[in-house]
This record gives sequence, structure tokens and C-alpha cells, in this order.
Amino acid sequence: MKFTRIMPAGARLRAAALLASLTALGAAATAWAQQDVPFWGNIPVAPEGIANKPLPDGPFQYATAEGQDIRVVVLTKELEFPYAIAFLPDGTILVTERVGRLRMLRDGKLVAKPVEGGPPSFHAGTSGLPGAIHGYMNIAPHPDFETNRWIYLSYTKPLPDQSTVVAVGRGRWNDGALSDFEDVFVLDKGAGGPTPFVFGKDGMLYIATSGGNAQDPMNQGGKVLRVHDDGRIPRDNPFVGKEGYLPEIYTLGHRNQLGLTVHPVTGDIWASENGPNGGDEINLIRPGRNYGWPVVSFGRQYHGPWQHKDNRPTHEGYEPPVVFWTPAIAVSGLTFYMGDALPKWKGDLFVGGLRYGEIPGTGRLDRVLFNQRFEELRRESLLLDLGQRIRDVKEGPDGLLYVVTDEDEGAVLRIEPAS
Ligand SMILES: [Ca+2]
Repeated sequence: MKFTRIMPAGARLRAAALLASLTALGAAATAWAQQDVPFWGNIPVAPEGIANKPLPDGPFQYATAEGQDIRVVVLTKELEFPYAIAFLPDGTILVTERVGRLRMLRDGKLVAKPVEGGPPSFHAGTSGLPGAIHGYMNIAPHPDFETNRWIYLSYTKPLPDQSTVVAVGRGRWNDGALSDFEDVFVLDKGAGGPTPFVFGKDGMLYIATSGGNAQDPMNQGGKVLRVHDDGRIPRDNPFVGKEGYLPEIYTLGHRNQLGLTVHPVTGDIWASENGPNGGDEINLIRPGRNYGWPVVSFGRQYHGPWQHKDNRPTHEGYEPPVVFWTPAIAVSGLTFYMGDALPKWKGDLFVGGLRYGEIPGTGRLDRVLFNQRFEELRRESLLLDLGQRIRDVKEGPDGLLYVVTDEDEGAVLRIEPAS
């Protein structure tokens, strides 16, 4: 079992003790016998009965709810745990791999040689298992890429003392390679985790963090931060000049954020946030607001109890999520589709899911149809039968949807009309 292999002896003892106490509790509280499942700390070890399903070569054809038949083409499945995808004006597709490599596709084909010039990074553990640390994470060109050639990257940066921090940096794109890589914003130790970022329509760089103390305004963890493209702190940030607040903070109260996107029409920033066992959220990010974690959340803790006694999606005194999931789908990358190629999906939100209901092998792509007030009308789960961990989804310049799977035979999928 993977967990037994990676679990330190102390953790194994604690897990055994916790399991014993939970078992005793269960025996006292119930007359019937529920299954005892192994734990890693306070997290049940995920079952592997349907995990690691190989991705067929495709293409795959589907009927979908709105009457729009789609074909899903596998552009490559030779990536090693790819993380995020970005598009350059010349048609080049960039994909990060969590092992700390940058890859590119040209003319829809994976270029065998990795892109050179990125920073050294550190990764550990297995994607999807507790404690995993990713090397390269999000990637995006600067809004003025055509003139300045900057490519931005979030990554786990190894330090000389063997520890790590998460940084957002940039390098110049020249003829298929990066040069002059420099850090733009280095997060404090303990803040970071999976670190998506996005450029707002205001030209600012929004960085979503995990970890740390989400309610502590002097801690960078569990926040959305807002900085200039060179890392300087904007004077109009909501907490600038406020005693006891870090001036880079834009919003507070987030748990584990895996995706950020800008609505192409409204310019609003939207984030995906993972609860533990349920309580996944899509949040509309407004300056200075508090999104509740860990005080309130609509979901369970990994070992069973509700996160909050008044379990509900609305949060008194906090910003409620726009969309929520219980059980969790492990929300990842997200994007609003605005293309013409798949017209019945125009305006819909697409969000990746790494796994459903704490069961590996159940990744999906969820589509959410909103009304004009961004209230949910419909939700459809796509690509369920593929069973892949879907890590990122973006619209390409061709108006098609591109999906990245976080697998050891990691894929880039392209969703196009079936006819
Ligand atoms: Ca929340």
C-alpha cells in the first residue's frame, strides 16, 4: 500500500491509535459494524480499486446535455503529471509538469525536448496523496506578452538550507526557450501549496495561496494576494495602511485553492477552493472580503464530522460560495468558455475535478450554466468514464476547450464539436 510506504513510523503509530479510538467510538455508538478503513493521520487512506485507469488513445465521442455532441481528441499522453496549460500567440501550447519541467506542443504535437531556461524546483510525494509538493505549477504569459515576452510560472523553490518556498517568477520567451528567469514574488514559508495565479484586467497579478492561517491577516496562507507584475504592492489594495494586515492581501479565509480565472466579460476574478471531504467552492473574489475557512464551510472533515456545526453553504458574516460541492470533486483549474466553436456552452463555467467522493479514478470536468446573475441553473459532469484526474481546463485561441490530466501518463485533451 502506497500510504504504508510513505508514512513515517510516528505517523503510522498515530494513525493506528486514531483508528483504534475511532473503532472504539464506533463500537460504543452503534450496534452494527461499519467497515474499519485504514487512516493516514486523520485522513482515510483512499481505496485504489478503480484508480490509475489507463487513458485509451481516443478520440472519444459524447452526446452532452445541451444537445451538443463533442469529440475529445488526445493530443498527447506522454506528459508526467502535467499541471497547467497556457497558449502563446503563435499557436504554441505550454504545459507545466509537476516534476519541474516545462513542455510545449507545436502544431498540436508534443515536442520531445523540454523547454530550457526555467528555474530549479523541488517536488515530493505523489500527486493526489497527502503531503505532495509540486515543482512547476501554474503558467501564463504576461498580458503584454507580444511586446515583453514574459512567461510567468509558479513553482516550489529549493533553498540552500534544504527547505522550500513557493515563488512566482518570470522568464523571457525566446525561440522556444526561457531566459533571464527571475522571481517576482516569493511567498513566506508555509504559505503556498498549489499556487494558481492570473492577471486581472487591471494588469495586476492575483496569486491564490493555501496553507497557513487563513483567518490571520498577517499570514499569507489561505489568501488571494494582489501585486504588480514585478511584485510591488499596489497602493489601492484593500488593506494597505491598515494596522495588523499584510498589504498584499486581497481576500482572506480560503483553504486549498487550485484555480483562478478572470471572467472575460465582467473582468471579475473567480477562484476554485477545495474543502476537505466536501465543501468545495467556486468563489467570486471581491476586494477585502473574507471567504470563511476554517470558521464556516459546507462539508465534512476527512474523518467524518461536519466542518461546522451549522453545516450550510451560506456563511453568516462571510462571503458565500457561488457554487459548492459535497461530496468534494477536488476542484482544480477553471475557466469561463466564451468561444464560438461550442456555441451551446458559451458563457458556461468549466472546472476540473481530480476525484469525487474521496475515491481515486473518478475525475471529471464539470460544466456550470448560470443565469445572468451568476446563479446556477444547471450542472453537468463530463468525461466521467475516462476516470482521469483533471487538473486544468482552458479555452484555446481556436475556441476549443483544452483539458490537462494529472496522471503519470498525463494527457492534453482537446474538446471539439463532433461534426
Ligand atoms: Ca468559503
